[in-house]
Amino acid sequence: MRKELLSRTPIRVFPVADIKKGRTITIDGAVNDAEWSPPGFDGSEPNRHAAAIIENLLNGDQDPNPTTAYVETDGTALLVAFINTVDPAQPISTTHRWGADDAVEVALAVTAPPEATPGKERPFIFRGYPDGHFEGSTESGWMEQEVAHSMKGVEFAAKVVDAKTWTAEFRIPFASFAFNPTTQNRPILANLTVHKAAGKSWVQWKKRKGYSWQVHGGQALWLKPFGALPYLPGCRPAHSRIDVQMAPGAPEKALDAGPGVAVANWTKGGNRLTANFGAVRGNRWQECRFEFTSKVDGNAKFELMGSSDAWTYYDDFRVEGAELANPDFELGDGDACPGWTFARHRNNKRVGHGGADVLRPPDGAASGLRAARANHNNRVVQVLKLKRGQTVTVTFRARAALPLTP
Ligand SMILES: [Ca+2]
Ligand SMILES: [Ca+2]
Repeated sequence: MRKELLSRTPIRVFPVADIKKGRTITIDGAVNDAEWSPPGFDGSEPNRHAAAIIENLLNGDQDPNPTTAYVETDGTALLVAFINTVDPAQPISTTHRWGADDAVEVALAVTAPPEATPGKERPFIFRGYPDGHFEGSTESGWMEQEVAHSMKGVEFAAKVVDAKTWTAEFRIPFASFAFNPTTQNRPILANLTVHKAAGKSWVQWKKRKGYSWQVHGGQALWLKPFGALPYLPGCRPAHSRIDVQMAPGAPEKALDAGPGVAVANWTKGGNRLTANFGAVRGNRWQECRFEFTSKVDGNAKFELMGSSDAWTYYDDFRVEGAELANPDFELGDGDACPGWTFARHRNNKRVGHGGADVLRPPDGAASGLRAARANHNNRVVQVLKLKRGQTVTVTFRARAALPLTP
């Protein structure tokens, strides 16, 4: 994974489940196990969700009294609960001045797709206090009007439980932070922060220093009920790319590029074609098509590639005008895959999880059960026999191979 990551954006994905069936969450400030069903509560769904532990102080230390938070969704809003422990020597705040009183903050920014400039997402800010007051903020750069709009429909309540404990609950509609899961289930950059008036300390979910609302370098929420993520935050995009290389000894410029493919202008002899279909997502198979014609009889390497630092799945090949063996990758067992070989390009190190491979994607193949996984430096290859004057048409489907699946 490491090489797939950009440095400025978060790498940790935090899965968010929907509210447990048959239960409702009441935004009244009381965080009851029966409504939030925290991990291990009744043992019925031990892996349904995890608790977020908010414990990172700005000096790098960990707060001895961390806050526990739960994050869930009811299908139209994000629900966040905080269980805060404070120093009982000082009473819990009864006013609501940001930076002075006890407070909690939720900062949320839907990620931009990986081809966009990283690190530009602007979070919406939601703050709440033990006295029940809650507010937005323009600190991240949104205008007053935009903040007012983001506060529409937001619910918040808090409860002082005892001298050292206060709890809080937020319900934040998706529209409040411009999240539209029906269009695309994008990961959401998130930070949760607790301000403790007693020690004047800022306790954050992320480990990184900086303003509490700065969401980069922290966590990204994945709302699991809306299905697979299209991409991972902080990862470079996967690409769909196939090259066709004439075997050595062929006359120059022996291949005519048709629709969807171009002669690679950096090659000597002009005997390499590149079919590049750009970025592909993890949540859907993209149909790709190209065609070319050979001017000679000869062999050509047909190489499934991709981008240099992310993995791509390929499946469901249909080739006319040449014989492609095992076009669906279904023949063979385990690592064996008749017709195809695996090549590592120029001794480059493997990236991510394993090398080029044919495998069963845990979230499904495009057809059958198996698909190929490749990238620029770890290729899945077959030699095609080309006939002079015969146009070859190739269709296939490609998808980003993300290590996380629903
Ligand atoms: Ca409640
Ligand atoms: Ca298949």
